[in-house]
Amino acid sequence: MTAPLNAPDYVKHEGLKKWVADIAALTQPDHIHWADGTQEEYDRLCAEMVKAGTLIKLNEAKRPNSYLAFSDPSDVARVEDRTYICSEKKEDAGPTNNWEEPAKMRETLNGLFKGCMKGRTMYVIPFSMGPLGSPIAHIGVEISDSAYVVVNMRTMTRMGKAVHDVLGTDGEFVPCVHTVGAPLEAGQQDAKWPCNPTVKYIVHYPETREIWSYGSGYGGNALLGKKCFALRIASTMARDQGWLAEHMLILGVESPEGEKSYVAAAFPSACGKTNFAMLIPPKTLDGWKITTIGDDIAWIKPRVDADGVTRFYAINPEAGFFGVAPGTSEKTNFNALATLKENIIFTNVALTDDGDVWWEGLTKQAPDHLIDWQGNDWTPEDGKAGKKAAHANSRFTAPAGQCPSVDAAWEDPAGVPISAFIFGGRRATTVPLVYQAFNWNYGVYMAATLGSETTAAAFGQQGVVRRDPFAMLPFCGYHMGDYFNHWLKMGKTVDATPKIFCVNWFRMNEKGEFMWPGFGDNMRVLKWIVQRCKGTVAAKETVLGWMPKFEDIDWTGLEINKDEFEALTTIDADAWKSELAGHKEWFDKMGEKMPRELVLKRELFEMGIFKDAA
Ligand code: SAT
Ligand code: MN
Repeated sequence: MTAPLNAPDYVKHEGLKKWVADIAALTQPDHIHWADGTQEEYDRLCAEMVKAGTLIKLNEAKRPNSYLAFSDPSDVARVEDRTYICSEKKEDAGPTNNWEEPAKMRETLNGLFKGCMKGRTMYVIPFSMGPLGSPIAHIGVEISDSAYVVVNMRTMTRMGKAVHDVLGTDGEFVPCVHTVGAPLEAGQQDAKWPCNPTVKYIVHYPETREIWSYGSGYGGNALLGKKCFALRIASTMARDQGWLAEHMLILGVESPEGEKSYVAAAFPSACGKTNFAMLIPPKTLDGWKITTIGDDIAWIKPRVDADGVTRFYAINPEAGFFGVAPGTSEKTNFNALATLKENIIFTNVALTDDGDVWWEGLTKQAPDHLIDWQGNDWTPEDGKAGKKAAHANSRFTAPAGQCPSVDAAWEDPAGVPISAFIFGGRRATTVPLVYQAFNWNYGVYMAATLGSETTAAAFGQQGVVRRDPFAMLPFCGYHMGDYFNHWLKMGKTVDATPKIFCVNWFRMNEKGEFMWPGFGDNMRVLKWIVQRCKGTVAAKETVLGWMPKFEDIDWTGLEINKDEFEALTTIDADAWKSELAGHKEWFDKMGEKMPRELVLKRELFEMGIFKDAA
């Protein structure tokens, strides 16, 4: 027996209704609920989850309207080895993605999804990635049997009734089907965190723009608007439609004169993206200010302005931050902590005795007693024995509008004009503090070869460099070689081409200490970057690109001498020889679809480096 469809009157889209009915017939839920996105609905679902033991309501006086969830210990992060790009042709997924024949995958998933929502409520979650009705935004509808997904989607996206008004009778949407993969037999007691401990599939069909997710309730596996839609599917839409869907933060830089520039920046994970997006400049850099548009994803489309000039305009498709908690403190990210004051869903952090939350790095000293993320008693003794109170990938789900540094234009449907793209990884050696690409195609080369070190490296001995082009390795929905080509092409679609920069905050000295003071001082580099975009600051030409001379950077209030700056910015020819060999290895992996332009650039680059070394 199929549950009644229950579609509210305001749902006018027959295609949507038919799809929901089809999925219900397949998954066989007990009820269907169309999420309206209201506060009342949010409160009711949270209260139900508190009753079921999925959520713990935090102390209302300390953390108003906030909750904590402990996930199943087997379900704590994205599952890249279970993530598939099922394009018709294998070569369209490319060497960096898992692939399966769509027909075969559909057969597998049909088997798994059959009856998978038995005993559960099926939620229909309409959402807009980006401000409602923005020409840069796109709509999705997620079907899920998880109430945790509904409440998180309300914070992370523009979710609810108003989305149906934008969809109208025949608007386009990306269908996303999600199940925790744990059907309930009649009378069976539910788990606090239902999921399927053994079977997980995160599947994308780029040609038909569909997402199917089975078995996990956590983060990007379940909140399908995020990596699945906003990056993997959107990257293929962007390729077909002539725009960019990128794993980038967006921030505003305001000069003391009130001039505003916006930059978008890509960093592989564990490089401090959220901290950079919310950076507070040192007081000594009088009057410079950073504002936040987004901390994770940027959608960027070309637009012809009234002056006839075509520029890239960017939005943050998300409405919230799904940030890593451990390491976040008033010292490392004051603005993030201020954002977390209320209306937060925490997942897998520790619970304090007074009903608040704690994680490693929040305070220097841990409280005397906690309940850890697995629900067990925890004391600082456990900490000394290496047992973490919060899971390393524990998260907060926070409304972006609560961030003190949020930009006034963060919800502007038109987006903000992008002056620069910044790419950075974690490199103990080789890569200098900052350099500017000679031109767009050179910048694409730099981004295509972006790497980050997996292990802490000592001086002179490079850690294992994992190539993470454009920080998109697990998020590009098609062949990486075609993606590079798309970027090369996109440079020609705008007149005011953004300048491209590479940064590295992680260079180390002989003693294995970071040389760059970091955090707020990144503002000094950002200042040089926005001034380069305006043409108001000098640079010197090097084999890698344009680099600041010592006197080109504003050092006010920071003690640094010329030698230290030299050490941060030297180009070691030997290190670059092996770096370029690494680029070749990486390019070879891309095979036939690797753009000739970049292969040639590498060879020219090598000649330049070798020339200097001679
Ligand atoms: O789990 S998410 O994909 O939302 C975040 C991440 O793993 O990068
Ligand atoms: Mn990310």
